[in-house]
Order: sequence, then C-alpha cells, then structure tokens
Amino acid sequence: METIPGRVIRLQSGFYTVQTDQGVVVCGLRGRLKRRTVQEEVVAVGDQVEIMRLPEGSGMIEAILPRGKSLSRLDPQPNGFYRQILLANTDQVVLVFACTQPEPHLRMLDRFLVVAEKNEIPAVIVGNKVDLVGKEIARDIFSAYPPLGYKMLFTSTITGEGIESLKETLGGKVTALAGPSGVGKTSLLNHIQPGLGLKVREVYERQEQKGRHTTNVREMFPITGGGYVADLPGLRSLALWDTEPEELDGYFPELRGLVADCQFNDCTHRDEPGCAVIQAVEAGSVDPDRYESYLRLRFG
Ligand SMILES: Nc1nc2c(ncn2[C@@H]2O[C@H](COP(=O)(O)OP(=O)(O)O)[C@@H](O)[C@H]2O)c(=O)[nH]1
Ligand SMILES: [Mg+2]
Ligand SMILES: [Zn+2]
Repeated sequence: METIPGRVIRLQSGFYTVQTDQGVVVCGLRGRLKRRTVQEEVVAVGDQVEIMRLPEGSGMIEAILPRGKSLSRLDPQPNGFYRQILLANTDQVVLVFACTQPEPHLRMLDRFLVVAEKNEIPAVIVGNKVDLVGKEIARDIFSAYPPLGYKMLFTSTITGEGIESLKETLGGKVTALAGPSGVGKTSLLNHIQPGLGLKVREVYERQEQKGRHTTNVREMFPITGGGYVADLPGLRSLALWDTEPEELDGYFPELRGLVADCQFNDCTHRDEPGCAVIQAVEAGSVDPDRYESYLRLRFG
C-alpha cells in the first residue's frame, strides 16, 4: 500500500488530523508506533508523518519522521524526565508585544527569548500598535533587540504598516505565536488572512492562570499560500522549567561570549570580582535592562 506524506495539524483524543496534498485526513495511529523507545511525545502537532488512506476516507499514521527543532519542555516524572513536545518542527517563534496599550512587558519578552534560545529556534519580535507612538519611539522601546540578532517588525492594524512584512515572515513556515493578551495578535492574524485570527485559539491567558502546567499545542492553522501558525501556551514559568541556573547566561546572546572572560569559571555575574559581564554592563555594551532580566531569571 502506498503511503502519502502529511503534517499533523490537530490532536483530538487519540485522533490526528493530518494535512496532505490531497486534503485533510483524520487518522489513527498504528499500534506499533505507540510503543515508545524514548520518553517523549509519540505524536505532536507539527509532526511530519506518512499516512495510509483507508477506503472509508479516514487514514492511519504509518510512520513519524524524525523531528527537527521543536518547542519542548522536560517534565519531571517519577521514572525520569519526559519530553513534552509543545510544537514539533517549529521554524520560528513570533513574539507580539504592543508599543503601548498595554505597555510592553520586556521582562516577559526576555523570558520568551530564553525559551526560543534554549530550543534553538529563531525568534522574531513584533512591536504592534506602532500607530500609537510613532516609529521613532517604537524603535527606542525595543532598541536592545535588533543588535542581538533578533528580527524586529513594527506593525499597525490601523495604518497597515508592517503587515506585508509580517505576512512574508509567516509565509511557508511553522510559527509559534506568543504574546500577552490585548497586544493585537488576533487583529494581526485577521489582517494577514481574513478569519485566521478568529480561528487561532488563544490559550495564553488560560494557561497563565494554571501556572506551571503547560500543555502541548493542540492545533495549528494553515496560512493560505503555505505555512502554519499556532498559539503557544503560556510561558510565564516555561523559561525556567528545565533550565539549570548555570546555563542561563548561554541563552543571552550578548552574555554568551563574555562569560569565558570572568575571573571565576562558576561566576554568576551578580557580584563576583573580575566579572566580565558586570564590566560590560558598566561600560554600556550590555543593556542594563537585559542584564536585569538575566538576574531576575537566575535569582528570582
Ligand atoms: N491602535 C491600535 N490598536 C490596535 C492595533 N491592533 C489591535 N488593536 C486593538 O487592540 C485591542 C486588542 O486587540 P486583539 O487583536 O484582540 O489582541 P489580542 O488579545 O492580542 O488578540 C483591540 O481593541 C484592537 O482593536 C493596532 O495596530 N493599533
Ligand atoms: Mg486575541
Ligand atoms: Zn561573571
């Protein structure tokens, strides 16, 4: 029997909706695939699979392709760590904040960036509602980020500024979207594609209230012309779930290269003598707010 390639776009109680060239097929999973060899999610949204079509229109997942970069977290369990895949084969994380209304919460942005860095997934920052402050002030608010290598877009659903760039950024890619409530995520997606914003179920706030119990993405949504977008569950506690304090400086691009120059090789960069990070902050080459985010994440 011929199999056809596809991508899992939805999980619902034991069934998997798979997008293929021949349309959407609701699939079951072959029993032999359920036997795990590693402590990891067997099937996640974003997985690339091979399916067999069944006569009555449904299908069967016959193979799951090796995953690329995925957003994941390690869940401590009595018998060891279990890797929960939030979104498989994630090409990028798009972090949406408003330039104002609500005021951008840059500590939260830094926390999201740590998650992206840890998962080795490129991050794009969107400063929405640029119409309310103007480009100059907007650039100033987010000035710390472009020098670190993060792509930065300024958008407005009122004037249409930046919408084309955002559309291009999302095209053909699997995007995990995140950002606080009220920043304009739904409005932006609806401008990219009518109805898209309404389809993307936002789980951010609900997950925030539940605290640490982050769940997987249950569904991602196709973008006409290629690509998918999924709303990422709340990340308030996600940044630190399985991050050792000592590795945190490695997730700040501007600190990464400095730590080798600290006098002590176990330097925490808080108050040690001969700390290259502290010296860089004092010299103005490391942004003090970013450094503050590092300290908060490391020491609470
Ligand atoms: N001034 C301005 N308001 C916006 C913009 N985008 C969204 N809004 C408004 O911000 C509020 C929240 O937008 P919404 O898309 O629901 O945000 P979400 O919670 O992130 O999905 C709504 O009242 C929108 O009309 C923008 O670019 N400029
Ligand atoms: Mg919304
Ligand atoms: Zn140091």
